Amino acid sequence: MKTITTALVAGAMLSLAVRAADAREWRGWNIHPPEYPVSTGMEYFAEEVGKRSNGELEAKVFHSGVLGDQPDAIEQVREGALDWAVFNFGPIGAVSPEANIASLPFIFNSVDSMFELMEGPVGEEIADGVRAIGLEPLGYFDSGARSFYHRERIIETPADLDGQKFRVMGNQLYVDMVNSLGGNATPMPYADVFQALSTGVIDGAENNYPSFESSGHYEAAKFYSNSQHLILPECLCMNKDLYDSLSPEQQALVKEVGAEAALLQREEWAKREESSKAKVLAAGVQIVEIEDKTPFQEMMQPVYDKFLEDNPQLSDLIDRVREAQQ
Ligand code: BDP
Repeated sequence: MKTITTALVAGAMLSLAVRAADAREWRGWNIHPPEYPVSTGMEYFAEEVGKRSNGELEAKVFHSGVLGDQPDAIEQVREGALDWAVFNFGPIGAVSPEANIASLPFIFNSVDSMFELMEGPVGEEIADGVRAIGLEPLGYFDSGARSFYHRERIIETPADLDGQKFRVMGNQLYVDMVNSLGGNATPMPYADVFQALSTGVIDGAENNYPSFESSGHYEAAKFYSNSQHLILPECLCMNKDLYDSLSPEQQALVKEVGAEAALLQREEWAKREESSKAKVLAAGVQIVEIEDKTPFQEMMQPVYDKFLEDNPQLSDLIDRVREAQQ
């Protein structure tokens, strides 16, 4: 009897050990703090994937950028040193020309048309460009629209940017964008922007309401001008080799949960945009609407021209994005 029990216990332990070895925990990178909408979406993904695979798959999120800056994290997920993440299309575009279409200033008319395009045939070609750099997209998150903010002045026309130092994410398109408007683009990691703004190393930056608020930038930059020059999605994605190594059922599961996480994130995003806006207004930030964005848009022609010169193969895709929104 004792031998049988011992054998059973040993067998059970062995199968647990096998399962644990199989279920190597996927390490997920996140730049945002735990309460942020991106974080809620990622937590949902991790939890549901674990639950619905009966523990065969296990995923964990590391919040608040503790695993490093975004461009490094992209490299690490590409190489498989990290397993999954939510990345902004700005830094993805810096290494994937197709993905960089989303970073052309004013390319999308609205968040709705951005999602419609990203989830249609055009988006499938963009997704192929993301796959080509070793990332498998599982869902697109909302990141609203990015607008300029400044320590001391309201931006109403491009002339207001003249000679002013604006922090941008690391992507040549943003350097060209700010410089074409007459400003002085300063690429810098997200984590360094608060101090640079507070000390006046830079005059301004650009971001959506939730990041403007959660990063504390609003404490140093009291003028937020709704230029909405970029409507950038974010990508819930995983290392492509890891995705390819999954069974068809597991692949279907991560895609299904990824799509659900994206829908949840978008609902959370809508609420957070409102609460962040209310919070910065209460803190004394002045929000300015830019009624006529045409002067800004017209100054983007050289940015488009240069992008097309460097990526002539993308001309047709860009045309299709534009035609779809006419
Ligand atoms: C936020 C994005 C985050 C970027 C950050 C930035 O969600 O991925 O790193 O902007 O400006 O809106 O660097």
